[in-house]
Amino acid sequence: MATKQDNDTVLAREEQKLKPPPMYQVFLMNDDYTPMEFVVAIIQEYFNKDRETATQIMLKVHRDGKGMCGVYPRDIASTKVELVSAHARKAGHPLQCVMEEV
Ligand code: TYC
Repeated sequence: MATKQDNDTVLAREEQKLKPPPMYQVFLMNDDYTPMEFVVAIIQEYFNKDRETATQIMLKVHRDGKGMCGVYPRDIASTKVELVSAHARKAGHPLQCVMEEV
């Protein structure tokens, strides 16, 4: 007969085998043409940041070439990359948005 202890041992082994899903950082890249104000608005709208935080991130991208806007599961990160890229292209800006596995 299986005891409670047996069940606990099996469950513990199953839990050890399950890796957490990979997470992805979403970055904006600097360029010479996209207006700063447009980038701030993008960060507020798609990454749910307040205006001050969005401005800090935009300035970091402007200074360092790249800046992290958030960390998400793969499907959500990928959707953000697509939506941000489509919005930038529609507005006529070359802004690049990319994702990298953590
Ligand atoms: N470098 C741009 C400018 O001077 C501003 C900018 C910031 C562009 C962040 C893209 O991801 C970016 N207008």
